[in-house]
Amino acid sequence: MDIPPVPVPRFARRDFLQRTAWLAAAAATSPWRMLAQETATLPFANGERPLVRYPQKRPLLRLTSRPPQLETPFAVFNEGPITPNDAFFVRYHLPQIPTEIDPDTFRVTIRGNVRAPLSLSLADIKTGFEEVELVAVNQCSGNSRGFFERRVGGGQLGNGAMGNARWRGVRLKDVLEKAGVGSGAKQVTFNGLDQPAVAQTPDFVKALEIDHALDGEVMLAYGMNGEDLPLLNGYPLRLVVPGYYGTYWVKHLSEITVVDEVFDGFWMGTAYRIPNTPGACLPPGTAAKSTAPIGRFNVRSFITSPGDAATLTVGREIFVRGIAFDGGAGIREVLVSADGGRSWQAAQLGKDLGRYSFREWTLALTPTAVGALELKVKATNRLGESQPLEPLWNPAGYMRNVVETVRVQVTA
Ligand SMILES: Nc1nc2c(c(=O)[nH]1)N[C@H]1C(S)=C(S)[C@@H](COP(=O)(O)O)O[C@H]1N2
Ligand SMILES: [Mo]
Repeated sequence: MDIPPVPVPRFARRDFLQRTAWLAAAAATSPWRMLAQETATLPFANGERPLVRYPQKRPLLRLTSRPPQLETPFAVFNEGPITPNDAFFVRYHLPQIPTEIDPDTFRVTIRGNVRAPLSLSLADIKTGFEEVELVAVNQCSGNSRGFFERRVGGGQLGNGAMGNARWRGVRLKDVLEKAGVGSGAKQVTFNGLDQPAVAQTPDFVKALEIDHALDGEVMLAYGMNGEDLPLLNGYPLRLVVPGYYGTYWVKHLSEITVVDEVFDGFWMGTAYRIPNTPGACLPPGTAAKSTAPIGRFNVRSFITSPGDAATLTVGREIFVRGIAFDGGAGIREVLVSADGGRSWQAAQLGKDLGRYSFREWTLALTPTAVGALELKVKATNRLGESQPLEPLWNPAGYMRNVVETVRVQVTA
């Protein structure tokens, strides 16, 4: 697909081209020639990652360069419940990502089984529908995959393929209703401007059930934490599917199609499927007998401070703190153990930014003995769902949600 040139003010265009030329160069360069200032090491085998700076981003852990896959350094999650745009992770599947998008000529089309097909500009979207805002976590299905044992194929991610942002946009429902959904509609498919490098690779197209698409929560978002979406997070428009894994959050969204059948393109019919078993889990090393498309997040919680291998002082109070989230029921309770899981204490929950957001929590703790200390955190949502003490396994390394452990030393 050709993206038309950019008739925007000269300075803006030059600035944008400079940024994006850098990106195009970065995407074409071999990993060994990129200017990585530093490296970070994730705590599993082959976990060393260069920290690389991309346009509109601070240095992030680079997993691949073509397409760009960048992970957020975990320390960012200790800074607050909202993940800054320049620290937000980046995931693409296809090497041809847009490096130049003109906000004036950009269009998103709504076609298929609708009464009146639409072709909307960014201005049409922003002025034609009620604006809404929602704080929601975007998490990759494979977040934390690198911790799977036995190891599985796919991006070896630490815990940084997630982020929480305040999204601004319009309801997908309102846009679909303007087009007029026909009877017999079963699903809605979503395609973005990124493209495969070779014709054999299937384009990245995702689908939602029609009722889900019309639930009034799924958004077409153009704003993120009070700014335009960063280019690498889907500028100028992306789908936001609250509570659902990032795979559905299609970036650079350009085609919305209402279909009368279950869409079974590669990224729905083959990839991003989970075993049809409780907890989507299987005995390690086995294959699923039947699968379903991945859906909502399970419950997760993390200790963001103290960090692994930190040193505490006996008798000196600290605040253990972190975040918890789930697929949209909302977090009811966070329990912390300071004795490796034998006893648990309730943490205090922070401000409620909505049931799709990270929920901060804290717990005052005074270490009473010198030596090694194991801190654990376990959240429960309003449906009573919690986290397993032992990790669950599936062949694609999706949906990890084991109770996390941080190991610290207490000194005199
Ligand atoms: N156009 C497009 N949208 C996409 C993808 C993609 O490859 N192309 N990847 C999806 C996946 S798997 C994830 S996890 C999220 C990541 O969103 P982010 O890059 O803004 O963090 O984008 C989703 N949207
Ligand atoms: Mo993902």
